[in-house]
Amino acid sequence: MAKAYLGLGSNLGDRQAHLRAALERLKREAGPLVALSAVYETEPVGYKDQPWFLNLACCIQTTLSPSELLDLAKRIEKELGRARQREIRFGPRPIDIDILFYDDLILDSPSLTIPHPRLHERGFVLIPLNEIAPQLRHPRLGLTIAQLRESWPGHESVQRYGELNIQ
Ligand code: PH2
Ligand code: MG
Ligand code: MG
Repeated sequence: MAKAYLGLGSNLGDRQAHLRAALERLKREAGPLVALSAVYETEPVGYKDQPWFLNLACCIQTTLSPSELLDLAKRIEKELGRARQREIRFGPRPIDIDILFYDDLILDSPSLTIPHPRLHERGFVLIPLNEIAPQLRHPRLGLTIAQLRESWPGHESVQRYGELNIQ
């Protein structure tokens, strides 16, 4: 059993329904949800001209390998209406499921980098993640999520939005 930390985001359509549907599918097909953050409304990062996102972080306990989990994440994204071929990099999407950590694994493969290469610079990841795993240590950087959250410059807005009642 591994603990996988995931970051979810949506900025098209019924954002909250997309997050909820993705979590339900992850629970069913990857394994139990062991932690779930609140939902945050966040200013877009990387590509400004798009709607604001809802973001959350969660932890699942899974027997899937990292590449199986990636395949599942992509399949769920597709089922929820995501069409990667038509997308702008960092642009709008009904759902995005990113693998942030997989235990303390460090992985660099052409299709998957773990920990997620940009998580430490993103408030929309660090703030929800800090709620559920402040003491988790980034295996490449050697710093905890609480420390990374503390040194996040905070240029973009990340506001608590509400909670999803699933567990
Ligand atoms: N995802 C991106 C690019 N920019 N900005 C916010 N606020 N939230 C996201 O989830 C997000 C983003 C690429 O996946
Ligand atoms: Mg992403
Ligand atoms: Mg992604």
